[in-house]
Amino acid sequence: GINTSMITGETASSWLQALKRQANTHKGTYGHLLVLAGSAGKTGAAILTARGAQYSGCGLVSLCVPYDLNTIFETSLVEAMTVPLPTSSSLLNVSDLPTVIKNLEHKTAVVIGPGLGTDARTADLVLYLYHSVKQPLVVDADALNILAKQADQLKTPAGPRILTPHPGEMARLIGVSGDSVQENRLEAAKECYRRFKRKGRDLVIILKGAGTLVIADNDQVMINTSGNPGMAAGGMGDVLSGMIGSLLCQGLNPTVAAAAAVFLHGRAGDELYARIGQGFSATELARNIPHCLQTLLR
Ligand code: NPW
Ligand code: AMP
Ligand code: MG
Repeated sequence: GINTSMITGETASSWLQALKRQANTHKGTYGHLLVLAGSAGKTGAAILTARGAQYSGCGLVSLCVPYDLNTIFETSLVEAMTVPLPTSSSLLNVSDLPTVIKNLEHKTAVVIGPGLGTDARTADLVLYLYHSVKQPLVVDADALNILAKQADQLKTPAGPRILTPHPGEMARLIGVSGDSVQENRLEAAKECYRRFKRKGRDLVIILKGAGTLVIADNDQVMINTSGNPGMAAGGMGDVLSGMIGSLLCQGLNPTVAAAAAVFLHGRAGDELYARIGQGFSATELARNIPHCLQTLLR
């Protein structure tokens, strides 16, 4: 049978204790996240991913970005660093793979996908990195849409993989309709796990939406208890991908990073829903993470 457990404030709090800081630490202690996200018209997604990482305590955040969009990122994200890709214009392009590979060195974890688009040149870059990145890789949004088209040709990846589909992306990943995903969310998540799991490599599947599911083992399912319909707004998922990357950077294993980030993300939304009501933004949710984390660490 399947072993089902709930992700509650108590379980999340116990996992998040690992984020408590010691006095004589420095930014290097808390990891360096590389974000591969954004394209013309969707730079906001990449910015929100970076904010999710920063506000959940990531030591350093860098973004690989098309050179012509660099000014947008450098003015919106003053604490993060950017790598303007020399040949990428308006979207991430496989022609900049050598620069991206060089910038994977000394990174703790990587997030790929928010706002990327699905151009063929971007798809080639995503498929190469899905296979070759040795670090834990959070795969979200358009990177999932790219993987979905190649699901049967994927080989064993070089490191742990965390996939974070919403029901629409899940439908594409397993080749069914969005409605049928929602009719049996557990079965959809398990089918996705079976499809992408490779022997010897950690895989975590997060099926987002009310009662987000986290699957890291065929017989082990976690159901999140935080979150609310106020979070049904653009950019919320982009913040989550950065939070997962951040918790990976701070040393949590892929399963715990996923489950703890999902709970903290929902809790940050719940507090805003109670305090200011529906209509809060993904930017505000990200900004509310430190306070929620502090409460969970007590
Ligand atoms: P329907 O038709 O609405 O019922 P897409 P996206 C379905 C970036 N963003 N339950 C939905 O169904 C993202 O990062 C950029 C059921 C529809 O069919 C991506 O890169 C922003 N169905 C890119 O835009 C802010 C659900 O999925 C489809 C569902 C596209 O991402 C916004 C829609 O999904 C955004 O984050 C649910 N809970 N959720 C920016 N500021 O730069 C979704 N569906 O086509 O993958 O579009 O999620 O907006
Ligand atoms: P995305 O569609 O990628 O922007 O992701 C949306 C995020 O908001 C996910 O983390 C969802 O779990 C969360 N979310 C959206 N709608 C709801 C809802 N009705 N209840 C709880 N969480 C939600
Ligand atoms: Mg999304």
